[in-house]
Amino acid sequence: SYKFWSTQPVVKLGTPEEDLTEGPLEANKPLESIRQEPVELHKDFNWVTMDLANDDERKEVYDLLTHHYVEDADATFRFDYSADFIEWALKPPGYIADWHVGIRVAGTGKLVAFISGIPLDLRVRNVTKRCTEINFLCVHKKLRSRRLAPLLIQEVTRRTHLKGIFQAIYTAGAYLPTPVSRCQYYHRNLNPQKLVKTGFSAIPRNSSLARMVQHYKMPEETKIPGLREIRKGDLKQASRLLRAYLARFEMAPVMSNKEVEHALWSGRGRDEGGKRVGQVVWTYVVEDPSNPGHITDVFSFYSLPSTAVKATPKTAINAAYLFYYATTACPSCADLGDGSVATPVVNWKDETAEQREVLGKRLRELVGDALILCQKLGFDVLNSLTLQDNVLFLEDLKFGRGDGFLHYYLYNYSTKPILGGIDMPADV
Ligand code: YNC
Ligand code: MG
Repeated sequence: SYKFWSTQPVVKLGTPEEDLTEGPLEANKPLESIRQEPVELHKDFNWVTMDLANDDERKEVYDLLTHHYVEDADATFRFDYSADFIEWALKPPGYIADWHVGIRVAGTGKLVAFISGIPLDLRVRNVTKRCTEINFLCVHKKLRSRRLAPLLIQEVTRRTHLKGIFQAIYTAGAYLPTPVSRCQYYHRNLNPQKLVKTGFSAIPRNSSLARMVQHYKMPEETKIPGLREIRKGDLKQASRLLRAYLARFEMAPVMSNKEVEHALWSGRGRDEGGKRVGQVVWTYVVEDPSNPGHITDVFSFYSLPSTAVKATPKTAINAAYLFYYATTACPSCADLGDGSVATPVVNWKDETAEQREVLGKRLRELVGDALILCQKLGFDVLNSLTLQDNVLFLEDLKFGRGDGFLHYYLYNYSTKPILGGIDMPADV
């Protein structure tokens, strides 16, 4: 029925593929036609803009999400984004403070709902548009099913329109009208004892914990010569490499050097008295041993723990998620040998099997080392989706197929479906 979604500029469920013409579903609105006042709210509630630079307000958003945000299907695990993660995720270059939208109870001031947007340039096939990326939609458990979510969505839409932006991207586990793509979660177990104890993993039939430990055992040290943590001076090369790599996908962010710096560098937190504080992202590069100063590969992962809410005591699963990566082994990222990268737009579908094999081999080396680093850092699991070129290494590196899916959505934009990664299993 989709009482709310049927009123919105999104593709209707079941639209035949041939009717999906590329482009916006409705025209941009002139500024003067956009409502100046916030969306109407019941008198018991107030709209607020949350200031994430303020310790108390950041903590309020953190507390709301940590108790009420996304859970898995049987409510065993709940995401536990750290306050540092939330601030990093919501304050990229050019962020708009006004898009950090909360709802407080009028009487008590308690924060009971939240939604956020951040600006980004998104390329869908050959069209790049300034969009907002919507995330962290959350309503307190006691206020569910009261139609607050549509109000949050309408309010962030209004605030987006006021900035002259009319398209959005968002992801959800929920199935809504209409996904443009769908990815599956995969999990690489790094700590069988803990994952079994908390119910994250089960011991396979005819196996034992000891055999599981043996199966997932990895070397202590990374293998790739020249692999090291990223340094500030690597950022320019890493940015160029990442842009070239992302150019081969049908949907990807178009990232400036500043945005790459935010994603791969600022997320590493800051040094305070010899201690790294607020780190949420880890980024590594390979500096070519035979060509000093020359970066051939980059990869990153971020920390996003989940709480095992049914375990006593409640236990944190220290999960890392594979984030951006890029390599000169990729056909569209050919290394010109002078520190620059060739960027013909080669869609991955046009690559040869031989090119794919070269790329797959390198990715297995890179992500294999990422796993060793994650284990050293104390992560219990490395999670990944079936996007980018991940299908080339997931099975080989012993990632197990999860039961979670992530749907990708576009607001006010129609396009034919996009495969969530190469060589997707037929049933996905
Ligand atoms: C969802 N996840 O279908 P219909 S993901 C969008 N995204 O509408 P009520 C959702 N819509 O069917 P509740 C949604 N989940 O009548 C439900 N809906 O048309 C729709 N969970 O509202 C639903 N966070 O307030 C229905 O439901 C309507 O009280 C019902 O609130 C929902 O961040 C929710 O999973 C999700 O906190 C807030 O259950 C609540 O249940 C909750 O009666 C746990 O709402 C946390 C959770 C969602 C994570 C995410 C992306 C959100 C994208 C939102 C859409 C953005 C559109 C683009 C806007 C900018 C446009 C420009 C330009
Ligand atoms: Mg509600």
